[in-house]
Amino acid sequence: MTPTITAFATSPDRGKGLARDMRVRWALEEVGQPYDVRLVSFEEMKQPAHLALHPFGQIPTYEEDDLVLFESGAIVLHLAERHAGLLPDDANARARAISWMFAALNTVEPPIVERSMIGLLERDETWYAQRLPAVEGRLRKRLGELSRRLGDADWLDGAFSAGDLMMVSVLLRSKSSGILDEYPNLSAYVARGEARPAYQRAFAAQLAVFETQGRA
Ligand code: GTB
Repeated sequence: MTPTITAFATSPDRGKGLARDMRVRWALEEVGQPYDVRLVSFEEMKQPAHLALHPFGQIPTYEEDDLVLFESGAIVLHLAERHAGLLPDDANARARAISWMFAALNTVEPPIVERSMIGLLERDETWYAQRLPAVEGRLRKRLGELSRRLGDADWLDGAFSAGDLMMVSVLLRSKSSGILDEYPNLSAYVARGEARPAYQRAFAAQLAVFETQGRA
């Protein structure tokens, strides 16, 4: 059965690929698995039918036969485990690639989301200017550490893996702050991810949603 994922009917990013269905689409494209997309409105996400799939009323979800998954990390890991191409065969290298997936989601994504949210939600608050340096400091600390580890390598641990897919997906959300540009090797790493044909196909598919639905 062709799996079905859910995505925003009208993504706030206007098709820039920042919503978390993008990483699932990218993984599906990397492994060559065709998929269907069910678009949901913000209202539909909070209705019982969607809450039965996702306890927090969010996207993305993933349905395949009688399996229902939520959490983008769990979905990408599921795809990587069941298809060739996103995890190495060697058991230790596989475990390390999975570590990088968790690092992307648990260690690098939080300061990126914090920076993004303060810009979106707190820009007009009296404390914005006072809080921003600390928030950006936490982000720079993480990106500096990641930049040092990546060095001049193409990918985090040998060949491209689900760890890189997740890390690039997470880093993309920090681009608009301008802070990613301070780390040329990370910018180049993200650009390498974006240049992958599978990424391009996934990006085009989610942009097409905005082109057809989002402009309405
Ligand atoms: N931990 C979960 C996962 O990884 O799957 C988080 C899922 C999540 O945050 N989903 C968001 C959602 O459904 C969409 S991705 N939000 C609706 C809600 O909670 O009611 C977050 C997101 C949204 C928009 C942009 N953007 O426009 O730039 C970027 C990221």
